[in-house]
Amino acid sequence: MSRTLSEKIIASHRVEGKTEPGEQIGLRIDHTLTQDSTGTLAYLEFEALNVPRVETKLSLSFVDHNMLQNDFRNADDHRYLQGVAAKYGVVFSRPGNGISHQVYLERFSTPGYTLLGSDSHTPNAGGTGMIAIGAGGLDVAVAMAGEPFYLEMPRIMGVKLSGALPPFSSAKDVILKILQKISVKGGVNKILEYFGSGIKTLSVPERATITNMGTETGATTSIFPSDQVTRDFLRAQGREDKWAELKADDGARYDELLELNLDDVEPLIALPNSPDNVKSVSEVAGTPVDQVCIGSCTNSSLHDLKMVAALLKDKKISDRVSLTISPGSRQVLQNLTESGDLALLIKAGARIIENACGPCIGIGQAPPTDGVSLRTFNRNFKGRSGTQSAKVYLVSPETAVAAALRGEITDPRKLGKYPRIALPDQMKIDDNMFIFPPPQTSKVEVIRGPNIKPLPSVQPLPTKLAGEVLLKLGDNVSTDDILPGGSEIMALRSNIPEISKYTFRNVDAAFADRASKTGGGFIVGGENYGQGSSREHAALAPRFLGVKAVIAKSFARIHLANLVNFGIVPLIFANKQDYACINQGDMLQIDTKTLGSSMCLKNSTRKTEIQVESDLSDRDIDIIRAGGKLAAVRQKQAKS
Ligand code: MIC
Ligand code: SF4
Repeated sequence: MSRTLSEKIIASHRVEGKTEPGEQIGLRIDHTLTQDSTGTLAYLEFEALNVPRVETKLSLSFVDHNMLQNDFRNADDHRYLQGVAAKYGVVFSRPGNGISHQVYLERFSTPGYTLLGSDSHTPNAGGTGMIAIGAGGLDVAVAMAGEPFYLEMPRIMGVKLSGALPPFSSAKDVILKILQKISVKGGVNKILEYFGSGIKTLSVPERATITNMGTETGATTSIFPSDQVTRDFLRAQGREDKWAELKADDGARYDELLELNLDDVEPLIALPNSPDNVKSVSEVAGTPVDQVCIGSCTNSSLHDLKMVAALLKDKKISDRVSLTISPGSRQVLQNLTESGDLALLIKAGARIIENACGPCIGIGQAPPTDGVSLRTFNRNFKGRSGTQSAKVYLVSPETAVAAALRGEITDPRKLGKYPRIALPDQMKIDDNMFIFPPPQTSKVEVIRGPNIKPLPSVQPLPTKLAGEVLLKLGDNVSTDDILPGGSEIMALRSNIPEISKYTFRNVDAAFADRASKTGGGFIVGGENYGQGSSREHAALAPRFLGVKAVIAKSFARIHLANLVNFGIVPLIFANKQDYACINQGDMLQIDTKTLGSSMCLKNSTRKTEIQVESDLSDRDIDIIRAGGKLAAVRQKQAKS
């Protein structure tokens, strides 16, 4: 039988379940990655699993998010992460080595392998023909312990690319086009598998831009075949031995099909405040711009930054614009330096900032009040930049340069001659910012700073849940809404009692106090609740404040798993119109004995009853009943 590429890789890693869409499957995970802002919790969880050393082929720990060291807290986390990596056999990528996804793509991506990462943009590695999935830290910790990763078998959406991108249209415009077509929830529980004659025109970094931002559609992952282009990329990285040709069989059947002719892709822009609010650049041309930020795991490859350098060559940026550039990795920075491109960026007036996430997650470079910021990033949720009133637009590097030069949103095709970018056949490779773990690890000392607090314990599910509706929200609530990023709050990622005080801070500053005073309760949401980041803090912090259940029209995949992992009951309205029948402040009650089938939710304030359901596997239900995944694993360990 003809199979898609995704089906082939999944079949070769499947340890449980049937590969039918919607079925629960267990996947063997070859590689894991963590980054610091989700990693501290992930390793505290790994320690709680009592496993002497990671069981994967390779596990990596990156430090790329919380880079500011305004006080001891981030530095303590970095030291903890370095110690814990050495102790348990994890490769440590030191701060300064670059953004996890870019560095992983360059140095470790392996066609045909599975990767599980505690960051939602882990699908970046799908650009080299991997099944690379983002997950909460606890799921990654369990995979590091050698257990399978369980998920719903996704539907495979074939994305057929034909033609070739015209000058000044880029990979970013391809994924913006797809977001325009299918929205921020169009990919939920799907894999976007690319094929067709157009793919050979895209380099691996361009493919990775597309698979990276497939996350914004809610997709489980995105994947390109591994072909001659992939081979050339790996050869330039000195890793040709990792290459294997991988593609879908002729005649493979996709569950859904999307066709895109690259010839027709024009420069696009996502308007505030959602990555799917996409228009043509020409439609908003002329809007004055205050800030341009180039970088992030989506658009910070050598290809991207050489393009930026070529477009900025011998020019000066507009006086009204602040331009920052953060290279994706130390390798990118070194290659830019040696080729002379870095000098072109500096000469044009760019501020070169650290090769890390930085402004993408509100760590520095917050725009001015009401400022317009054009960013080559992947998310523009309200407030994520650090300035609530800022208007953040998402664009390609080409469109970013056009705005930086003209001081207003400008169609990059107005820039004149289109430069052709040639990448070196051989990259300058220098792996000395990786620390490889010693073979004998038992004597390694792990140092914990005072901000690293033990994991809070979660109690088993009671037979009745009762409480107030603490907050009622609309569609597409992001994890940035639930627990914001930014340097102030992210420095608390290893301290749940403290970070929980910031829950819903930008949506309703009184939430945390109200939840604590009332002893917890319920949250009501619309469609796609919990889209965005994989941060499990967005489940653990509400749970710490006493949130018992979230009732929504639908959930985003990673957040749904995180709610289960920390014992919060995720419920779905059986009839979506019942969303209108609950108000903030209503008192609700539900019997949990029938969790898994239809349940009756009583609203004693309105004296009404509605039906709610849960889209959970039996395994999920056991986890929730046990009081979360750690408790469930411990129960299993006690039995064996
Ligand atoms: C993001 O882009 O939102 C982050 C910050 O990388 C998150 C991870 C986190 O919250 O630490 C993600 O994408 O998962
Ligand atoms: Fe970092 Fe931004 Fe990428 Fe998240 S999306 S990993 S914050 S660069």
